[in-house]
This record gives sequence, structure tokens and C-alpha cells, in this order.
Amino acid sequence: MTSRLAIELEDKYGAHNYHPLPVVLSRGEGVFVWDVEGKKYFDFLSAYSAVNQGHCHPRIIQTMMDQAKTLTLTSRAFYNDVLGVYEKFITGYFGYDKVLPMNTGAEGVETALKICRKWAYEKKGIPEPQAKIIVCEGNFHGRTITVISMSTDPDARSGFGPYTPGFITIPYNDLDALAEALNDPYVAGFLVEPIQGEAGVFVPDEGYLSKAYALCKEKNVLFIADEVQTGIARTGKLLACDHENVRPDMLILGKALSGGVYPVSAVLADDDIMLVIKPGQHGSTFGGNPVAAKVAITALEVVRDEKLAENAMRLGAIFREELRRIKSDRVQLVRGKGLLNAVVIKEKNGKSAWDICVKMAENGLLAKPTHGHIIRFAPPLVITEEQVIEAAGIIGKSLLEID
Ligand code: IF1
Repeated sequence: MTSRLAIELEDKYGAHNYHPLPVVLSRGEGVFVWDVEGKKYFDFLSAYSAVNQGHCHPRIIQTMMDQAKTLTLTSRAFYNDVLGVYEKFITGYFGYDKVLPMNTGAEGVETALKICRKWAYEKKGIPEPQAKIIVCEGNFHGRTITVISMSTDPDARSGFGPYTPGFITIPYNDLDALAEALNDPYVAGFLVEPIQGEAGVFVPDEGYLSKAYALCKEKNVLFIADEVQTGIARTGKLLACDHENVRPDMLILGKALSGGVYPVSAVLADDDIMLVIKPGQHGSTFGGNPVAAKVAITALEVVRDEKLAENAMRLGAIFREELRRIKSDRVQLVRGKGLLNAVVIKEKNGKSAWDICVKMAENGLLAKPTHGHIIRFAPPLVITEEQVIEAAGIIGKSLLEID
């Protein structure tokens, strides 16, 4: 296999729903990936924060292989001997009564929306089907029809109508707008990313989450956190909500819940919310399968045993400091939390963030532009201080070379 052939094959036989950087990867280990020609790169995307534990983490892979040889899937028509153990583990880990296991992040979001609506009718007393859920401009929660119905991004949304009704959109990081929207008695939930990822790692003002939570409580509205990207140690705490000591009424996890080896997502909530769902009302063929359950336990153990949240917190600060030292007027702004960071890039001489990413790839570091002028930097959390400094050097060098 060569890079050229792999790209030709994808172009000819795959739907054109992505526009990847021209790099063809064939192997990964820790913070590094290698292309088919053997060139080594720092991975500063981490599969959009799915491989927080590093590529092919030996403990996670061993767990997966052991379970794959034993029992892979039973469906939920029967019990299996792993799911309950996982459910006990994850609810203890995050401090909730119950978990509902799914596969992808978008399914986790859909699940939370369904639970929220049902809770609205059965517990809050909103007349069916009038429940509304507040969402934020610039959100990214996945790709299903209902999820894109909440989107304000034309690329994600246009051409896919008719849309699912029942959402109120307000600006992100705007407590007055939230307070105003919460005056509607038919509001059941507020769905929010603690840091907006796709919007370009948009970090809200300090106090936004805790005040938003308090406003929701005043109106008996569920605070639903989409921590699919920000959760599992990425931002320097186990959950991004932990920075403000907010405990969401519903917590959505995905991506790094499996360390990026398998699609595993989950919704966590307490009994008064979760138990509105009765047998037959929601589920998934693969959700909660034994491989997923075992893999997720080990992936979460690795986060704790290797102190990945602490590492992300410490090295994130060093990384941003290094980025701010880069002497290039292309760097307009460095922002982020823990190891979820972004640089806002000034476009000039016809060279955009995309060209910088191509240059960084040449120099051995992979990252992806978002919205044309922002580059997200999110390495696996197993990265070391020396590697962070070396990587920042590659970024700086690439920025200087592009001009
Ligand atoms: C793609 C972005 C990241 C997410 C949050 C739910 C989901 C995601 C907060 C859905 C997924 C992805 C999917 C990926 C690109 C990506 C992304 F750039 F679009 F915004 F990570 F930053 N909630 N995020 O970020 O999870 O169903 O994909 O498992 O290619 O669409 P999923």
C-alpha cells in the first residue's frame, strides 16, 4: 500500500463526506502515528479526543482481545456476565445511580433528549408533546437528523430538513439569554457543551456553567452536559464540569470512554430521571455489549491509574505558554483548557490554517483546522513534558516556514 493508492481508493469508492489531510496512517502507539511510508507524526488530534489514553494502549487492547475471544455480543435480549459489572463500575466512577449504554456520541445525545422529554411529561407535568430543550448556537452534538436539527452550522444542517421541532436556540456563554429562555414553562432541559469543541475550542467565562446550572435548578429544568469531547480527563479534570463543581443532571460520554478502540457511549443520571425509561422504550443492538463494557472499564482505570487528568492540567498550561512564545503574527489567540487547545490563525499571503496543517504534517505533527482559521491541538493525554515542548517547537517552526 502507498499513500497515493489509499487516497485514490477512498476517493473512488468512498462517499465524499470528508476532506482529510493527505496523510495515510497505518500504525499508532501512544502519542505517535506512522504513515504507510513509515514517517512518524505527533498526533495532535487524538481522533477528536477519543484516544486520550494514547494509541493502542496495551492494557486496553489486551482487555479487548481477551473479551473478543470469549464473548462479543449477546444483544440485550439476555443478560451477560460483564454488563452489570461495568454498570456498577461506571456509576461509581462518575457518581450517578444509573447508566444507559449506547455506542456513538450522537446516540448518547439522542438518548439524553429522549429521557429528558419523557421526564418532562411524566415528572415535570409538561403536556405532551410540548416539551422544549434549550441548546446553544455553535453547538456540535453529532450527525443524526434530530441532532442536526439543533445545529446552527449551515454545513451540518442545510439540505437535510424537515427538522425535529422542540428546540430553543440561545447564544453560548450568555446567562441572560438562558434566564430569558427558561421563563417558558414548557422547557424541560438545557443541553450544553462545557467547552464548545467544533466551534473552535470556545471556553465560556468562568462561572458560566455553575450559574447556568443554578438557573436551571430554579426552574426545575434538567442540566444536560455533552462531555463526549471534553470528558474523560481531556480538559485537566475528569469532567470539564468539574472545573466549576457542577454535577449535571444528565451526563453524556463517548469517544475516550473506550480509549478510541471501539465505539462506546453512555448517558448517566440518577434514578428519578433514568427510570422514566421502561423496557422496550429505548435500546441498541450493540449498546452495552461485553467487549464495550470490558474495554470501557479498562479505559477508565487507565485514566485514573496514569493520572491523565493531572497530566492534562499541568502540560496544558505548559503547552499554551510555549504556543504564546511563538514569534509569528499569524498567532492571534491561544485558548483552551487542559490539553484541549486551539490557536486562532490570521490568514495572509493566501495561506490559511489548512496550509499550516499541511506544513506541520511535513514537519511531523498532525492537527486539523476547524472553521478555516482555527487549529485545534489535542494530543493524547499520555504525552510527556519533553514531547509537549518538542511539539510546540514543530508548530512554531511550521508557522515561520509558511511565510
Ligand atoms: C466527525 C467536531 C470534534 C462531539 C460532541 C457529540 C459528538 C461529538 C461534543 C458526536 C463528535 C466529532 C465527530 C467528528 C468530528 C468531531 C468534532 F469537529 F465536529 F466538532 F470532536 F471536535 N458531542 N465530535 O464533539 O459523537 O456520534 O461522532 O461519536 O467527523 O463528525 P459521534
